[in-house]
Amino acid sequence: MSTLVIIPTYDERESLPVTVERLRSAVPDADVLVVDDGSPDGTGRWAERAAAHDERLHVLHRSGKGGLGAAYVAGFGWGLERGYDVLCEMDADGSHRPEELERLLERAAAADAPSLVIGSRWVPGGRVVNWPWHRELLSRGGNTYVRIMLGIAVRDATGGYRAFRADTLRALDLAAVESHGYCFQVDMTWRVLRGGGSVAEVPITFVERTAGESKMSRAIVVEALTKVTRWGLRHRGEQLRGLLRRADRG
Ligand SMILES: Nc1nc2c(ncn2[C@@H]2O[C@H](COP(=O)(O)OP(=O)(O)OP(=O)(O)O)[C@@H](O)[C@H]2O)c(=O)[nH]1
Ligand SMILES: [Mg+2]
Repeated sequence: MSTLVIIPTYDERESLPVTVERLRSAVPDADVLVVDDGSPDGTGRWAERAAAHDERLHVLHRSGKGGLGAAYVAGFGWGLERGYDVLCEMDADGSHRPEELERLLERAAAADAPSLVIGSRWVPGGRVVNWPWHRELLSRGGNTYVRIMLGIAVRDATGGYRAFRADTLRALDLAAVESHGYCFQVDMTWRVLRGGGSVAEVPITFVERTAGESKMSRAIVVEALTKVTRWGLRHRGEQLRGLLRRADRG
């Protein structure tokens, strides 16, 4: 199975080289695509130089900070055009340990493989290292809200350590995905499930970044909250209309 690991970057000059090196030694067969949004700190230039000596490392440059979602959509397009079987998401900041990728890939390659494998912090065996309590509360609370609003069983729908089968992505209208921050992860999960696909979670140990700055912002939280609420209400509305139609007929 040919695998592409997509790493979106914005100002990750310190973290990216370490992540790429760990990834290359943990999963030497995987190709890597860095999608850099013109990082002012020179992350894209570093990636370009590194790619010159590593035929499995590729770089996609985008002109400005356009959000994590748009970077992934561009990366997925790049990978699908080139015929990879599995496309993975991984943060550059070391939070997603490259040493755990093999476990996600094994699940994605199994005979009964789901459409999407999520590296999950919130299933038994999953955990988070070095997170302040308010980050944990936000993530757990956010995921509980998603589960209730959308009526899905996924424990870590906001998690960004993932393996998609190519046919899963091909079946989605990627151009229609507009979410920017980690709402993008919920959006993709929801699209897979609504399209009749399946999601499996593999426990991971998520490690808080030690270098660089988080791009998490109030706007990102608000986007997620607003959209999840909207999708949830629409979904409940559809369920209700379905029930009423059935009651009418019966
Ligand atoms: N290309 C691109 N990458 C981005 C953008 N925003 C964030 N990223 C990258 O997406 C990954 C996740 O971003 P983080 O800042 O770690 O966000 P987070 O993981 O939600 O927040 P923390 O847990 O606080 O680190 C990192 O590799 C970032 O460099 C963007 O606008 N464009
Ligand atoms: Mg992070």
